Amino acid sequence: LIYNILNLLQMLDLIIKNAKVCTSSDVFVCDIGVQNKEIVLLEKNINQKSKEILDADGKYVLPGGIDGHCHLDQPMKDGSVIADNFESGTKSAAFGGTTTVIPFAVQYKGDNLRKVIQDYHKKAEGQCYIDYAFHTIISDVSNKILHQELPAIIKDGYSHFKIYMTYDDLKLNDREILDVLSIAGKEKAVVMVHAENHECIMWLTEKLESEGKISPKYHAVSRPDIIEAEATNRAISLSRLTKTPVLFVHISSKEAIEAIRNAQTKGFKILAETCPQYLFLTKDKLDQKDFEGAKYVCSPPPRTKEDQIEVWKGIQNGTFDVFSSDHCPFFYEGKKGKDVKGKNASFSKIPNGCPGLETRLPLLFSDGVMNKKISINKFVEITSAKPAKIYGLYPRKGTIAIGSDADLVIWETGINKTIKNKDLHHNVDYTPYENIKVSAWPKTVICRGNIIVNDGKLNISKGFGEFQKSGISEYVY
Ligand code: DUC
Ligand code: ZN
Ligand code: ZN
Repeated sequence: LIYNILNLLQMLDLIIKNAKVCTSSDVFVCDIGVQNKEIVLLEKNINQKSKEILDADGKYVLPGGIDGHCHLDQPMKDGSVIADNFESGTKSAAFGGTTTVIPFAVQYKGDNLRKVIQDYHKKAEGQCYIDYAFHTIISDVSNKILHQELPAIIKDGYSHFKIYMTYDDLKLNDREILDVLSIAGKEKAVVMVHAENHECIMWLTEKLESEGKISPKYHAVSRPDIIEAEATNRAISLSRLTKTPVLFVHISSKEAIEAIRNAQTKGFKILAETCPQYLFLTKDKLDQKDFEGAKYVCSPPPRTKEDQIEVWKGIQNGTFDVFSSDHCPFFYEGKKGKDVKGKNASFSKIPNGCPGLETRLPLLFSDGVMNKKISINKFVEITSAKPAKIYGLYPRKGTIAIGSDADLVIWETGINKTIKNKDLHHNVDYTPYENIKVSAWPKTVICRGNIIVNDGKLNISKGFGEFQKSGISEYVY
C-alpha cells in the first residue's frame, strides 16, 4: 500500500520525451516532467509514471510565446470595431505558439482606472484559451489618477502601461508625459511610449488632403520616419530628465533605431519593441489599386527595404528587447472595419492596425532562426523571456526551468507552408502576410501542462486561460 501511495504521489501529469530544450541562454536535450501545471523535472530518460507521455522526437521545445502587444475587444471612437475579442484573439494566438497575451485596457479621458480594469476583466473572464495580463493605456492624467489610481493599480498587478504622443483622444503633451514618468519612476512601472509627433502628422495630413492626396498610400507619407525619430528623441530626453526608463513600442525605422541605440550606448535605460510588419511589409503595400492598400494601414506605417535591414540589425545587436505582434485587426469588407468612413474617404479616416497574433512566431522563426539571421536563443529572448522579465511575469513565464509554468511549444521545422488567411483562427477577413512561405510552425502548444493545440487541433475549451498578475519589472530599478 505504502509503495502504491508513494508511486501515486510520484505520478507526473505529463512527460515530454526527447526534447531539444531552448531557453534564452541554452540548448540541451532532455525529458521534461510536468506536475500540477509546473515543470518539475528536466532530466535525461525520466522513468517515473505519467498520466500522459509525448515524444518530441528531438524537436525544438521552446517556452510558450508571450505577445506583449495586442488589441482585443478594445472600443474605438470612430465607429469601427476591433475584429477580435478575447475568445477569437486568444484562440488564434494559441495556434501560433503563444501561451500568454498582454492586451491593452484603455482609459479614455474621464474614465476611472479601476473601472477600466474591471471592464476588461469582464470581457476576458471565461473567454480566453491562453493566459493573459493587461497593460493599461493612460490618457487622463488628472491629479487623482496620477497620485491615487495609478500607484494603486501598479501595486495590484498592472505594473506596465502605454502612453501616446499622438491621436486626439489619447495623446499627452510633454509636460503631462513628465508628470506620468515621474510617478512611474517612483512606483517602478514600465512606461510604453507610442512615439510619433502629432503636430507634424496633422500638418502633413492637412496639406496632403488639401491637394486631394487621400488614397491609402498617403497614410505612409503623412507619418514619415522623421516624425517617429523626432518623438523618439524627445521622449528619450523626457526619460532622462525624470530618470525613468521608457519602452518604445512598434519601432519601425532606421532613424528611431539609431536614436534608441545611441541612448542605450550612453547608459540610459531605454527599451524597445518591434513587430512583424516592420520586418515583412514595406510601404509599397499601401500603394495598390482601389482600397486594397487599406489592409496595410497601421501606425507607424511599414517603411522601406533599408529600414527592414536596420530592424533586423536592431534585433541582432540587442537594441530591441521585445518582438510583439501589435495585433490590431479591422475587417477589410463591411462597414465596421477599414471601410468605416467609406472607400473614398481620406487615408486619415482608415482605422489603424493589422492582424498578426498567429503569424508572429512562425514568421520570425522561419526568416530569423531557419534563415540564420538570429540564434534560437535570441528568438526565445525577444518573444518570451524578455517580455516576461520586463512585464513582471518571470520566471513563472518566459523560460523552461524547474518551478516555471509548463508553457511549452514543440516546433515543427523544415516544413514548406504558405500562410493563407483561410487557415488562420483570428476573426478577420485577411492577413497582411498572405502567401508568405514559412518553414516552421508550432506542432504542439502546452499551457500550464495542458495540451491546448496539437497537430492543428484545439484541445481545450474557452475559459482555460487565466489572468496573470504582473509583479514589478526586472528592468525598472
Ligand atoms: N498603435 C498601436 O499600438 N496599435 C495600433 C495603432 C497604433 O497607433
Ligand atoms: Zn501605438
Ligand atoms: Zn498597438
